[in-house]
Amino acid sequence: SPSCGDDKKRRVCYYYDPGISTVDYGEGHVMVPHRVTMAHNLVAAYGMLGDMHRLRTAPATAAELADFHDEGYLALLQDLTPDGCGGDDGVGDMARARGIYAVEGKGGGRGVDNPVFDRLWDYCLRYSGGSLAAARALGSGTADIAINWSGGMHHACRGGARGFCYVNDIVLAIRELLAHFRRVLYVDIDVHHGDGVQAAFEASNRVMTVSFHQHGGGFFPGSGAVADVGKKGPGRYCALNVPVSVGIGDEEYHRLFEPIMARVMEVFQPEAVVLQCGADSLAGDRLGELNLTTRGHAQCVSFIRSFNLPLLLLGGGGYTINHVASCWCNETAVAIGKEIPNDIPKHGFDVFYKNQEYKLHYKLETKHLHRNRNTANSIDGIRMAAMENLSKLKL
Ligand code: TV7
Ligand code: CA
Ligand code: ZN
Repeated sequence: SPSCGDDKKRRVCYYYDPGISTVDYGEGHVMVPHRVTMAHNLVAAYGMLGDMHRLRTAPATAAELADFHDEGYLALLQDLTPDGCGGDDGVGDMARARGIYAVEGKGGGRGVDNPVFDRLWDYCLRYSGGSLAAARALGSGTADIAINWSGGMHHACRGGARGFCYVNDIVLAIRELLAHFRRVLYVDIDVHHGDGVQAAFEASNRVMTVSFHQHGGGFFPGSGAVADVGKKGPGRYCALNVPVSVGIGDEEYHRLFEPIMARVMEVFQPEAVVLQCGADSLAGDRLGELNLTTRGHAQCVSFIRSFNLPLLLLGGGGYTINHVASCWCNETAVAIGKEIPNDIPKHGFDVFYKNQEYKLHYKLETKHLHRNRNTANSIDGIRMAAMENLSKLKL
């Protein structure tokens, strides 16, 4: 139950592959893999590496990715190089058909969500390898909690890239967990709808997907209304969506998150949980327009952790990179069950935290927050609609 076992320590396995630290989506792109390295350096500076098991992460193999992805798509992804798409051999056209675009020149274009960049394939193998290794540590019982902050690429489809995501490491990890656990719960607090994961498991009643996200006003990807409960069949009502409006803060978010997740635990009775911790739901994000604090975001992690089930923590979005690193460092401490000081220790990267006054829990001025478009009534309405959907779940 959520109220007991909280002070119990957990065996935490932590996966970090330095090979992703220099990956670059291209000049001006909002997705910066280096934020994971910043989070890692903070975790190290706080002295938390000794509190976790760190196993060597092998990059995934093409065969492992083929467990979910289309072989033709993987063959293309493996062959793409920044200068290999310009010619008239049709490679550029094949890439575009799969959602991937070559970017003209350097920094000149307006940018595309899924560009071709150097070491793209290697990057996919590395972040997916981390999520697979983490899932295996949970499956074998080696770990209670496993962490891969470079994973969480929830938009990737079987046959194509979408929304900065090329390979869906979450789907791969959940499929690995299904070999060991009867029912797996997926929870997604990234500011965007976890559409790729929902679509992959829409036909199954062994995986329940729950996404909280900003919705409306053309916000990407546009899906995930509260009425979206998955398609007809055994998996219906095993998809739950909790759309919120611009400007939601900690208190209102948790007036949705806690009762809904408590009810999900009761009705679905999962044996393992995957939590995608996209940090773009934090206040001050470059893309997201919510007002969560690092404490409010971490409260989701501690609430889910309190159910004492094998737990996979993944990253995801997050576009104000000093905030992202602070968030995931703090959530690593939550996973371990350790209190860490708010003052960021001196380390090689501390200059990045100057404009948050070297505090882990940064504060923003009101003028940098978004006006709250949610009302007590709209929050109650969403919670009731979500509860209503949950009452229809029959396993
Ligand atoms: C998990 N929003 C991924 C979230 C994916 C969001 C989008 C951008 C964006 C892309 C850039 C860029 C950007 C300032 C923001 C309809 C479009 C509009 C491309 C510019 N600046 C996650 C995907 C979303 C790329 N896409 O959930 C290069 O914003 O809204 C769209 C689609 C067409 C394509 N254009 C944007 O967090 C990891 N993209 C700057 C440079
Ligand atoms: Ca989400
Ligand atoms: Zn996102």
